Amino acid sequence: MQLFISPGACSLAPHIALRETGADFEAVKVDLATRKTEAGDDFLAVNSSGKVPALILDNGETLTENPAILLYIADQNSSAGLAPAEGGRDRYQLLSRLSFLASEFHKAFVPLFAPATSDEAKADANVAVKNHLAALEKELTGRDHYAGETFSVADIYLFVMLGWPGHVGIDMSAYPALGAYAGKIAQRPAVGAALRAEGLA
Ligand SMILES: N[C@@H](CCC(=O)N[C@@H](CS)C(=O)NCC(=O)O)C(=O)O
Repeated sequence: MQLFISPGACSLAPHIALRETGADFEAVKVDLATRKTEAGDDFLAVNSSGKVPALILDNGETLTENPAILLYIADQNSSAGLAPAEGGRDRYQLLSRLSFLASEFHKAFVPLFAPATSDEAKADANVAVKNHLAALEKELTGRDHYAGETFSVADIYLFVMLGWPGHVGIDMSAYPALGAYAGKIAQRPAVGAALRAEGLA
């Protein structure tokens, strides 16, 4: 498999998941400004939206969108325990968390990362991110895991996004439960390995 990534972007989540499951894969870095890979190949030929992550499967098929990619990786090696089995209610709770992270939490950050965003829109986005952080702080207080009772791809995905507020000037010390939660996940060997591979450690 080939995973197309940009250091520190949401593609870090499937990168960590691949390392957690011990999958055989190659990480291919993409320059999101030029849409070229490190080797100079056109990333738009892989994903016409130009967004990472994209995963090329062993059969040559391309999979995009984090929730689908994360579940695919988890299901390829179910013994790693990163997602409950299909059909059970826990699976739907996991899907609910992944969908929230992709469609609500991630999207709240987008204006803060976009250079052309007006100050007014940035202020609104700042409030939206902080509201999500406050809700997550409540949800994670006294809990070690975001979905169910065990470590899952939802924890990996949330961990990656909890690394973003600091880059847009949001002080995470206001969210101590989230800080402790992310701190524990950061200690996992697969997380450290992915961060080092992306030049972030
Ligand atoms: N809905 C997509 C969003 C992916 C996405 O927005 N990726 C960002 C990095 S975190 C990206 O590639 N941005 C470049 C761009 O929008 O041009 C998913 O969840 O996989």
